[in-house]
Amino acid sequence: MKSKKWLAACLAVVLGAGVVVSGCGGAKKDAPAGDAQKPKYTFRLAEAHPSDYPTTLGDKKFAELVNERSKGRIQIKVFDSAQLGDEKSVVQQIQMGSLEFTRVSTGNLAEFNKAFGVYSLPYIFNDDAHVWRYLDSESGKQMLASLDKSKMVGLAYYSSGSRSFYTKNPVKSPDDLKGMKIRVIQNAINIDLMKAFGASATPMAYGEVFSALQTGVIDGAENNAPSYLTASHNQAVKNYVLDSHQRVPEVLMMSKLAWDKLSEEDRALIKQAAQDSVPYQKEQWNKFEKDAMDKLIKSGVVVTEVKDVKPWQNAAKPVIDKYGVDFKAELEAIQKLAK
Ligand code: GTR
Repeated sequence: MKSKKWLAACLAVVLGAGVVVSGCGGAKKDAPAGDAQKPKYTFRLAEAHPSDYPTTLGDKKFAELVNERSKGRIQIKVFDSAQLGDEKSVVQQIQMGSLEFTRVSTGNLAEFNKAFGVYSLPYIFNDDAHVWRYLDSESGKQMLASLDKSKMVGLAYYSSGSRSFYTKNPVKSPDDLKGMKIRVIQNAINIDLMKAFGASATPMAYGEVFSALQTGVIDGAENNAPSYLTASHNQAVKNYVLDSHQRVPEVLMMSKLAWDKLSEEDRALIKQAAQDSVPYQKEQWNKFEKDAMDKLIKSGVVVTEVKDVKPWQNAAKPVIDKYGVDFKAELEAIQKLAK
């Protein structure tokens, strides 16, 4: 019989690093070569959204593919609804290696890897197809690969639509934002963007926005329709102006420290599974986004379409003037992919 000490050691490994070593998994030393001798892993994946949200569905598809293709040897458990912390703290856990996987917004990544700030620049993409042409381009791929330098391994991009303002009082033109306190994802570009609109940026974690809207600490926030709906922000503020100022894709990633411990074969399996989960995530996104908009309207949200984006672009121009030089190559690549 295996001793209590052995069990304690195994539990420490499982709870600490998220890794189950073969000995703990019960493989015999003299087992024949093959899968039985390969290491077993139990990893965690942190997700901020609820269980039926399209990014969470993408995460689960990814976990399922890894499980299937490794014949159960690599298990990834998805912790949704920010159970493992807000996105900023989750990225820090990834960098420290205390967490293996997460899905986060590139809006949050800008503070950890400057290159990702490009996605927070206003009105640089025309639509989702334009975003994906860029994400699938050499420049988009290189950017994902550059996460290596920040102790993360970018596995895939996921769809996230576009972000628009929702506010207590209606906003019809950029001028209406003047003096409003708007919650943003914490990054320098977002703060400058609100300044350009004459609003004041209030950075805070996603999970705090609902009560800040309800208590009037802020006058509004901005996000895509699925987030506006599933975070119940529509219960607090009901004016949605579709200016689509940002298209900040999501990133599925792994901790570089955990990645470095894997065999080449397991890395390839994980990377491929992540890529193969993308079409499913996109499909779920497109469906959910449409449903979310219908539900928002049914809940009493007043939607204002933006027919002419020019005045919005003009108001936000100081941001492009300030950061354009830093992202010259990326912006040129994005521009070239506009149709
Ligand atoms: C959502 C995004 C989340 C989170 C949130 C926010 O669109 O999917 O990861 O970044 O926005 O505004 O904080």
